[in-house]
Amino acid sequence: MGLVSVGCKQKEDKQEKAEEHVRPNIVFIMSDDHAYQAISAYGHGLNNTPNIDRIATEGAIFNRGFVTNSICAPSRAVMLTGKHSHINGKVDNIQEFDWDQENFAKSLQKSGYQTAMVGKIHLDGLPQGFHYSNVLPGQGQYYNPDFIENGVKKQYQGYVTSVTTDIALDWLNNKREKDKPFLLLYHQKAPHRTWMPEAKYFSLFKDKDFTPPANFFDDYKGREAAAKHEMGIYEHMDLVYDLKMLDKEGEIKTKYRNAFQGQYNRMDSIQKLAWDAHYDPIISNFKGEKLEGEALALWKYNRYMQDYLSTIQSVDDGVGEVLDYLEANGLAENTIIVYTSDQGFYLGEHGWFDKRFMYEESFRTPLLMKYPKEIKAGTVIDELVQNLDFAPTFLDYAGVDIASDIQGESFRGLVNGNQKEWRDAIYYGYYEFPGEHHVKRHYGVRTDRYKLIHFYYDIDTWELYDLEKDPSEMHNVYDDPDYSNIRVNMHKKLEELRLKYKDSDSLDQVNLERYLKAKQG
Ligand code: SGN
Ligand code: CA
Repeated sequence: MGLVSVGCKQKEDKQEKAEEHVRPNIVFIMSDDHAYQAISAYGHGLNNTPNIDRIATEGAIFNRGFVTNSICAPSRAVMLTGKHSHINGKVDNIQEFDWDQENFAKSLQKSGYQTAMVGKIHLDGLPQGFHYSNVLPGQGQYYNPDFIENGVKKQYQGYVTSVTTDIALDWLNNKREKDKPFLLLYHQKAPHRTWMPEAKYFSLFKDKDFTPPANFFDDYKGREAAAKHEMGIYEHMDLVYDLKMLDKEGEIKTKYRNAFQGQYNRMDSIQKLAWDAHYDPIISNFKGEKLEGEALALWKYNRYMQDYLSTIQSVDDGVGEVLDYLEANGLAENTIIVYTSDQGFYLGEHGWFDKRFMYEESFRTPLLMKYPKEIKAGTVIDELVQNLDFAPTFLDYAGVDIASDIQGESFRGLVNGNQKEWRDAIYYGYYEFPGEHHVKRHYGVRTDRYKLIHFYYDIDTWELYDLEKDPSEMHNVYDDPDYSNIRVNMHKKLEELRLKYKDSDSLDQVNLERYLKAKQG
């Protein structure tokens, strides 16, 4: 009797091992503020990202990947929980995130996955759901950054993007149990403000002139909330802090000069030498030219693009290193790789940098995905997918139950071609106002063709866009009689989604009070 039961146990163990073997590994790559316009696979012609592009050519590219709330920490909370901000409680960058709630990494960990979180998380407190975490405190620093390894702070020498990649590779290579499936969250700080490039890419875009978007000199007619922004490249970018004009003579005095001096001071003498060799000639040219008006606006735009795109090059290198590691170790076939950003970003559209608005450039986010076992190379997905869907999608692939209170949907069937029915509208809510960059609170709905937005709190305006005729969202047609039926239908859609996702004006009020309290405290 005893012998028989031992035999059964061994058989079960073997089966379990075999099952573990087929469950896919997941490498979830997220960068910070990476505009889809700055990934060559999306075809905008600004830069070359060959490694990120590999994910799309060997897998799928999503043309309509969106977030639910275009700002960093809330986006990460949505990604982890599969729930909208008003439900998971992290509605803005200021409030505390409740790590005690369920997240998909915890579920995978419980089901036998090895789990790690490396890089920018922007959620205070020890990350829960991970065997290993090594994360940046808050926004992190570009040079010689601090990290918090399993709760303990230490400083690393080097450039943040490569340090993050090294930590991720070290975990893959040396720190996980290799007979178990794994989940790696590999999340870069770059290309977040203040866009400090790695020395090897200083010359890549050095004297390059870019063509600004057609609406760079936007007048915001018919868009009252947009007119009140504080995210203009011309009006709000700081010459020193954002554009690196830290002259040795101290003549360029700006509001945030000291803050940037602090970033510069983190560099060691060799790093400073390389930095100065690149920036000093640009600074002296700038001082000599005495630009004003439109010429200054265009100079600022080019300066911004040169640095922003350079930081992306290092992100792309890191993706290449991780892809190479997976291939070299026989893991490429059974690993799901996702590349995305916590939101999109403005590269001069409407004259802006930053994000937050529900307009396309910041509402949309890049999304590329590879899983050779199920996804055909060259797949293009045009359906409306959101960061709300990551948690259920990963749980689905791992064969773990998707809890009924998760609000997103698995897009596994969509991307492998088995599922034909999909949602026809997505919901959005932005809360961080009063706040940096002055973007009013708003919520809205987007369908394949139309978008309805309501700005509220200290303003009460509605905007409606026909994205087919007006993809740049320059013409608010809310009061246009030709669109009266569309307007009625979009209002109906919006109410349906608010009901579906359990959002309401009273909840907005609760969140507002919590936000103002957290801001004071
Ligand atoms: C910082 C930036 C802002 C940016 C927010 C949010 N200012 O506060 O420009 O909008 O982060 O970005 S900075 O002076 O600190 O660079 S997010 O990606 O973290 O949401
Ligand atoms: Ca961000």
